[in-house]
Amino acid sequence: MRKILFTALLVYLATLSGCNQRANTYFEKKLAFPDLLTSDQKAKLSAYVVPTQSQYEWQRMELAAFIHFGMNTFTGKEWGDGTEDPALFNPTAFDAEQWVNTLQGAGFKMLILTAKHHDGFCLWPTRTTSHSVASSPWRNGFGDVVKEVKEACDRHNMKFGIYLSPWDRNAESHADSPRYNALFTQQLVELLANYGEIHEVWFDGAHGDEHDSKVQRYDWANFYQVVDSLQPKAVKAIMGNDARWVGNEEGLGRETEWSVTPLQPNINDAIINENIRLGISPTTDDLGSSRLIAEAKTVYWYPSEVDVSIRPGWFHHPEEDQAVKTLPQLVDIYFRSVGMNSVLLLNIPPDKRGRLHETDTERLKQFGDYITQTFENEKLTNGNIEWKAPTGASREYNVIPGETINTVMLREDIRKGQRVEEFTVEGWINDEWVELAKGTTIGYKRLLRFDDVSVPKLRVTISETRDIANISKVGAYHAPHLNQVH
Ligand code: FUL
Repeated sequence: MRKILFTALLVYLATLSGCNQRANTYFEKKLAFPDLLTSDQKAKLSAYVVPTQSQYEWQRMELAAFIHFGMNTFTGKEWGDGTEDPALFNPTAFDAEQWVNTLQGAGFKMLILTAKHHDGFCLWPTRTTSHSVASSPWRNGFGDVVKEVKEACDRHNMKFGIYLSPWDRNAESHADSPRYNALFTQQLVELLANYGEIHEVWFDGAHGDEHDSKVQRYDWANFYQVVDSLQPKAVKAIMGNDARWVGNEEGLGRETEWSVTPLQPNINDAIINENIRLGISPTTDDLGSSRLIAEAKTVYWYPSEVDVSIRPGWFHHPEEDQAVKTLPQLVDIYFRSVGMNSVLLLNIPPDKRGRLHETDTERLKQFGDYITQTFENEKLTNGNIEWKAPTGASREYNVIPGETINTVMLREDIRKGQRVEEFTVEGWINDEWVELAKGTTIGYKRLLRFDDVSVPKLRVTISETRDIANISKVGAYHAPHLNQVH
């Protein structure tokens, strides 16, 4: 009876909400709760919010590369002030092919390029300003970084995204809202209409305060509309509403990382007020607990993206060549991002030559090899069987005889929502079940590490779930000890 009532509620909601609903059960990207629902009903319904096809494909990439390249590469700054002379931009051995080759070899599926950073210098020959590659000596002013990178990506079947900074310290119209919005819209149109498919548009949220006497009000509704009409499959990130900033730049996902959350980017007053009412921002610890959802009016599929640089800075600075993150640091970041239900966006900045530095390429290769080596050797014989797990359900998995493991992977089929709130993993040791690891959320992928053990079988228990969990995979692996990797 309760099941019938719940199904009726789902169908009723589907009719009520204008949102896209699949197979009479799931809510794509957004679910607005009608009044009078109980907290339990809200938590359970949020288990039926699912990603759009683009969000799903985005999540499956797992690894994306950020490329910060531009005027700062040549001035040594992190934030240029917009007064830089375009003549400074002059890579001596620009090689987009090398970037893509290296990244692909290390397992990255997308490259996001800083088409324009806060200094306003455009890496493509835009018609909106002369502050671009067209005014630089590089390729005698006939170069186009966006085009060369996109073509290299296409040759390698690598996805391509753009970072277009709304904050522009060069544009004279910035802080004169309508004029600057028109310029920014035109820049977006140039990038989205002329280079083929764009898979992600990264709108960062940074903004200094020098113009605070006159604040630029960005026309986000219009920017979204431009992206959605010209590149309907592109994921809009950070100030966009398809992928959310994880909340730090250290490469750390949350222990409990919900892709379903009431959070939305602060793009208009209604959203700003709702985020304030709920006390949430991208940096808040709790973005998706049942307690929070009980207070929410609407929930969204808004998954986390972890952006972090392989170096201290986002741009290449020769003095940081000795400070490239080590393999153990990168592996840790992988486990804390991809292994915590997030996409990792790792920044690798090209140098003044226009090439990825040798130290970085070597480190990327080690990283890619390590991840492949770890996860290509499945140690369970029956980990790929789909399992529908209500609260309290357990399932046993067989380890290949004689194998040692120290890592487990759990995955939910997120096309049916994110549901698990708590789970444990035990190993059969000396005739009893011994806890090896436990966690809260799973989502698209959850990785847990523990000391080496040799066990004949594992037991996974879903101790708490919002509705029947769809576990699509349980894996066990042996991750090589990092002090033994060279
Ligand atoms: C921030 C910027 O201020 C940094 O320079 C960098 O581009 C980072 C990825 O986003 O908003």
